[in-house]
Amino acid sequence: MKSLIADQGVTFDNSFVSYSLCCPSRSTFLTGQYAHNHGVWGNAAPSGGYYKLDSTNTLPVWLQRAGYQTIHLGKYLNQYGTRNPREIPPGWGQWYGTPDPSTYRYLDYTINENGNLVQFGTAAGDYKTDVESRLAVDLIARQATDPRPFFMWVAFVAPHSGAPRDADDPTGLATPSPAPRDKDHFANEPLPMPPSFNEADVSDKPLAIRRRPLLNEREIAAIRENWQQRRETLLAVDEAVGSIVETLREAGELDNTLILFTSDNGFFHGEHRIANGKVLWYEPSIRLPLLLRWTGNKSLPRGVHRAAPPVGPRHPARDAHIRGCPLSELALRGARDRREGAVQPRAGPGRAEQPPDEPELRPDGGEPRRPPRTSAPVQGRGVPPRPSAVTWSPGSAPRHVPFVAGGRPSGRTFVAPGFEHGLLPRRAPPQA
Ligand SMILES: [Ca+2]
Ligand SMILES: [Ca+2]
Repeated sequence: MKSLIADQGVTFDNSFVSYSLCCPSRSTFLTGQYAHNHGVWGNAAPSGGYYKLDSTNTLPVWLQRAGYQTIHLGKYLNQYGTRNPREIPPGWGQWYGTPDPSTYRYLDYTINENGNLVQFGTAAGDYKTDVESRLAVDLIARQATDPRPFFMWVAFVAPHSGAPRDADDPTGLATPSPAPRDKDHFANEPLPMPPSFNEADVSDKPLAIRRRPLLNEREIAAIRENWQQRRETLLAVDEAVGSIVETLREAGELDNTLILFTSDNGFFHGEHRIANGKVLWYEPSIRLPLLLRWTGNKSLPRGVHRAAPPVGPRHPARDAHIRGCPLSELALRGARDRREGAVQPRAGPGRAEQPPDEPELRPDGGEPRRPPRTSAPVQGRGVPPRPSAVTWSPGSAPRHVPFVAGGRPSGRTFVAPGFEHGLLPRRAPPQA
């Protein structure tokens, strides 16, 4: 990640998710809309889940319509496949999605390979991140002979908790399962303990936080093990990123591919006395990685950090001028930002929106009982949306790590929503 993505592109240091929960957040990625507009308020029916989203009006549908080959690999929206595991959501030309519930298993899981259910076992070679990496590499290699531009979403389940159990799993805390070669790689790494960790004085916090007891030594040891295992599962993701980048290079597509690395929510590791989970409106839960690499775009700087918050879902009319300020411009604004010493929100109608109301807190850190509401105008359907935006926060590993690679951008006028002003080339690219 560092040498091939961060050092070759732009890292956004202040990127936040609009709804820190898998399914609503992924639905935002697919629609460019806040949860109160796309309607997915949770991970499960009736308030949320895959079947709650109108999948006929999503990013892959628009891209396919514009001539892209669209490829999905890995986890999709929660509850996908529970009615029909052979289903292929609209818009995807190549589908390698993992139906629920085995999508959360690192071994012994199913992949829907273009309508065929393929079962993977429990051997070391079945480790899901590695299998998905090999599939991604194979699909990119095949795509190199296809004249169409392609959009690929590789959605690893790591570092989300999931089976199988490991010998060193703590009791009472769900953990992921690192690749056998990576188990205990970080066993000697100390758990980060920022000032918010096991916060001593919570008198300024909402009731749901105030009534939490301090974490005890046993709980802190469990959090440490979980934090270590989550980092260990990301080692395989790191290798997968390397394999994907190398395959793009071998295919002659690397310079002409925009690579975007992000996630759908953050995660607590003891901050504010919260042992695990997300949803709540604190930085470990909402701060996310966002890295871009596109070496063929010579104006995109390399190896730099940007403090400017990337553009999230917005009202297209009210924020019309912001449509001229997508991630690409923010990426290019670094030198100016450094000169000015700070990044200020733009004045005028596109100024920063009011933050959403805090969802009802639950002491277990679970899903809120109602969706967050905001004072922002409603974004209607059919309006060109933009994807969710999101930054790497050392010490707060993301819950899922979707990894998006869009290769050989189209020379047509349509480009991925949110990237419409300059990230993808307008001219027809040279034939590979
Ligand atoms: Ca484990
Ligand atoms: Ca361990």
